Amino acid sequence: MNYPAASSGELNPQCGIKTACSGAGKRCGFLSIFARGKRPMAIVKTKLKIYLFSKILEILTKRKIMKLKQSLQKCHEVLLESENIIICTHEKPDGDAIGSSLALYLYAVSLGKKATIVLNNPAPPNLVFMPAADKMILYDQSGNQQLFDEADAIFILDVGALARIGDVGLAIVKSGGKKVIIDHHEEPEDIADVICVDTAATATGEILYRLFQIGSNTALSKEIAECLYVSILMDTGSFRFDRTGSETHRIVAGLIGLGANPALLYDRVYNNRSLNSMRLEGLARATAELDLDGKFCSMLVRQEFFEETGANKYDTEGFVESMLSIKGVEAGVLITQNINIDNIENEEIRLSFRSKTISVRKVAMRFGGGGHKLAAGGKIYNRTIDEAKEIVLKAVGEFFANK
Ligand SMILES: [Mn+2]
Repeated sequence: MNYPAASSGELNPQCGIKTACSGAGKRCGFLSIFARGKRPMAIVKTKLKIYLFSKILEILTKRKIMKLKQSLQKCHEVLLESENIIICTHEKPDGDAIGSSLALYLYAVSLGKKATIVLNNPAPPNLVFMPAADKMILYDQSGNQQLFDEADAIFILDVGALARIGDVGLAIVKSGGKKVIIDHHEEPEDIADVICVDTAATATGEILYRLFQIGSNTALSKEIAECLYVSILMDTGSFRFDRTGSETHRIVAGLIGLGANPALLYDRVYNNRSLNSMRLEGLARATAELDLDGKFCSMLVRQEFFEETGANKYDTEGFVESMLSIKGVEAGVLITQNINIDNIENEEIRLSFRSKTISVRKVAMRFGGGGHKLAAGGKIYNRTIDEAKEIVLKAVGEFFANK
């Protein structure tokens, strides 16, 4: 009997295992071993192991999806039960933080709820065009505790660690309201009544889209679609990052169908940088250096660069990604000096990592930070920027060595 051709190393459609045979009309490796009577049990065992492994994986994935569905359902129940909610996110909010906060705000208001977004730091200037952006308030330690005390529920978005919520975290902890975390970062802290984390999601906005599907009998508004679109657009690096898959595109297609305009939103978000920021990037790029056999790039933003260009701390947005466009570079760090003028002893150096291969999250955790495998951040205190670079290079070197 002849079997269909299977090229070397490909799955054979007849036996379902990788085969070493090639050419039309020949028996594949698996079946010919049976024919010749050589070690069939070993092959059967391997095949069985592969089958069992894939089944276990399937069950685990199904369980994960079920658990996620249940926690989304709980999130929605908390939202329906509450009359007065507060929405918080991480410090130095990005597009996902702001986009998802505004989307949840608009959704809650559409359900007749009272909602307040409390931010630790102001939204980046390129995001204040978004619907309801004027409704966000800045946290004021002396004046906002009552707001937190009166809230039935606090939704914590795009962050799962108290350390990354800033001063707002103190108010959250003191409040008696229910706490809900909706996030896509790994290992959330056990600080909430409901934790809804999907690390496979590209953005918190993606999880919110699914949350809103639970309760909405009517279509989401164009404004909510725009907020979710910006959140996904920015957290996927314009649909380039590794987790961007068919599910993300399906959700985005839904958002476009609801009225989100991709070209317009891209233009509002990205094509509005300041001349100061452009000049700051020029100075930073001139410091770029390669280490670890050309696999790791580092770039510095010295305090004097800010003074020279008149740029502010938000003007470094996007600098770190540019390093990955250098041929052969697998990961990079942007090291930003941020001297606290009032307390020169407490000089803060911010580290922002991006990677194509190694887990920079693990590196960032060494510096009191965290994030994703391929995008993470941390801080170093009381060192000069050049010392900080040496420290980071040493730590990253160890990770490359153990890869
Ligand atoms: Mn995010």
